[in-house]
Amino acid sequence: MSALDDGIRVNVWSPDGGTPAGLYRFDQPAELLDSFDEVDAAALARYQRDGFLAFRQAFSAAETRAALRGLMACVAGKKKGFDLNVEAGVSDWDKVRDPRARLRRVRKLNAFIDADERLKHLAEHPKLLALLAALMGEPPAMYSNQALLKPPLIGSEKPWHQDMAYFNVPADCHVVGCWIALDEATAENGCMHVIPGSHRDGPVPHHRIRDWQLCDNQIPVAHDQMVLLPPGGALIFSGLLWHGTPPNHSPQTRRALQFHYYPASVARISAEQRLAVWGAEGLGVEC
Ligand SMILES: O=C(O)CCC(=O)C(=O)O
Repeated sequence: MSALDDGIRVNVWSPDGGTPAGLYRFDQPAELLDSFDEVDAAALARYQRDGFLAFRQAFSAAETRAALRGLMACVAGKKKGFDLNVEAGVSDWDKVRDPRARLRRVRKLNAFIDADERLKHLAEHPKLLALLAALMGEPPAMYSNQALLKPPLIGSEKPWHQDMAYFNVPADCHVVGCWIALDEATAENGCMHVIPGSHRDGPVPHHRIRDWQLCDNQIPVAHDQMVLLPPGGALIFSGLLWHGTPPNHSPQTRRALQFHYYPASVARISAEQRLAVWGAEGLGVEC
């Protein structure tokens, strides 16, 4: 299915096949800081070492609830002008109108930030932009924005990967991702998993396996840390960090936002230049 539904382009998200057993571990939670106000020189040094910082309360409860309402307005079809992916196997999207029923089918929204001020507010939050500028050494520009949803029971895996494999910027430019939990992100519902320090290995070629991803047998699973976050919590991470999310086999929905930023002075490159570094199998593949 690829159809225009009320001004929203709808496609099917189709990672191929099941997740191999043992690819994630579920007993090592990453350490959390309380809020962006806690970032000091030691935290910045930790980001350089580990490639990420995670925050229990990056955004207030009111900001998080408002963003969730904005996202649900998009899912309900009240907002227009973005791309939406439904889970593999969903073929009745255009017939479903009830927002809760739609939520059980959606996997991803792309380039939706201009559709709702409440979502844009988080993406342009002064404390977030200040942290990004401190990490990059210059003002950030937004590269991409997405909402990543894992519906109960069927929410699919995003296999281990490095985000910069998908972005048309030089591989030595410092891309930073911000992944925001709108629901509690748990071991059961497909929270983020990271390999601390993996960003220091630089770009690693990606392959078409279940998705465009790192090879499963390359993943040092022993080092996997889960990023367990309450609503309003956020993971700030290097575009080179190895990360992934296992499937959601729980009865809970997992809704998250993901924004990516790059240094405002950096010129974008072509897809061909990017794939010369990351592997030609990524042609036409989106994050
Ligand atoms: O939230 C998810 O499930 C996947 C996030 C992610 O790593 C990505 O889309 O790049």
